[in-house]
Amino acid sequence: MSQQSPPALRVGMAGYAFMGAAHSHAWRTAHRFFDLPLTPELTAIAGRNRAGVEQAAQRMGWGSVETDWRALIERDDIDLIDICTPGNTHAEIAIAALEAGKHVLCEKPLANSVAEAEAMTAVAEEAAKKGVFAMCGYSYRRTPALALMKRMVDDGRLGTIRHVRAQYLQDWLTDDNAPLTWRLDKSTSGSGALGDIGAHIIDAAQYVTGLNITGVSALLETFTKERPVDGELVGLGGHGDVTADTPRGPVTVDDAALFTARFDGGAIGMFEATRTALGRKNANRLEVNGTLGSVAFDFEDMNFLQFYDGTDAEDARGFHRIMVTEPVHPYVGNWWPTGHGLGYEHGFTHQVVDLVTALGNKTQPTPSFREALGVQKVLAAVEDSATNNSQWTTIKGNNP
Ligand code: SOE
Repeated sequence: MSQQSPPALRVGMAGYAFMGAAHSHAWRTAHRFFDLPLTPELTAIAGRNRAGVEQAAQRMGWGSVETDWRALIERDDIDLIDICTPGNTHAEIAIAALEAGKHVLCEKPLANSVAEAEAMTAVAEEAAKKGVFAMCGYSYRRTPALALMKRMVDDGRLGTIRHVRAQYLQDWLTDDNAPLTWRLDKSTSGSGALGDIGAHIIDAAQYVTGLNITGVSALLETFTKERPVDGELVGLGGHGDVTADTPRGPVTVDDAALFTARFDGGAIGMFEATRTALGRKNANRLEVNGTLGSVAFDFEDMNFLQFYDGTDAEDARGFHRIMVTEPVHPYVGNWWPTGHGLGYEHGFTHQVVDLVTALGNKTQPTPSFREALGVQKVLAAVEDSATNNSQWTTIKGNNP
């Protein structure tokens, strides 16, 4: 006799590009590998281009399509709105969904400005009082090695935190002829490498250490000021046939962001986010040094964590390379036998696992919009500092 399935969680997703594909995979797989209190259903997907969204629905396994996100919110057969669209749409969609009584998962960064993020947080905190919850999709937190890093810090195995060293290095914009996509248009994306991938390392640094950034000194750089415009703003890596005659449009965001930081609790940090570090494909790196130990993570080697235990016997001290595939490690016990490893997509599945578990227990999923607002304040401070000769810029209210 088949076991009774838990109640459905009917999902409506806005957007169907890279993040849409990653989230769809997560909604399809989470309950097949983890015991969840609700069973996700891929009810509807929305996109402006009917042919495109119908093809995406077919490929990604969605039950129906809409050509306007507002239709998702009007449907009474949808319980949660998953926002996988560019940052300039996050506030409008999230606020409308929460006010309509639908849970929200919103991709990072939360918004394109602090003002938008504050408005979203206020609505989310009101909705939470009625049992309607919102979460921001900082999925790297759910990479097992990064989650293990946090567990080690929380267990005191690093002692007092002194240094945080974070880099997120990509190279898909090194070529001056890489086309002008929506990620290079400030009115759509809010910022360049800073908000796109810098947001990830700000969130990861705060999540792992439990410390919040209180001030920064920053610089931003745009190496390529104009890029080919091949038709409409395309998604990641859409290389059209660019020739010398292809018209070029202005890049209005940063290629790279560098900043130093102070944390509450006295630690200091160095951050670098760039999409022009030739040869680095997705090097999301975090190293934390404490008084008893250090840990270091590189997403390009995502199944391993480097750990230096300062309490080891003196003749045995050195960085241990931990293979994070043992059942004792976060999340991995639900997948394969030890040594088989996980991938980029598993962080999104674990994100759905934690979100659906929180919703089933009627508790606030993390990161909340309040936590994501803190990241937004750091992003804004970096931009403020960079436009004022890298002057030290204090951050108020980054303490979720
Ligand atoms: C592009 O830089 C990008 O797709 C980011 O937008 C994602 O958040 C990151 O996970 C991978 O790289």
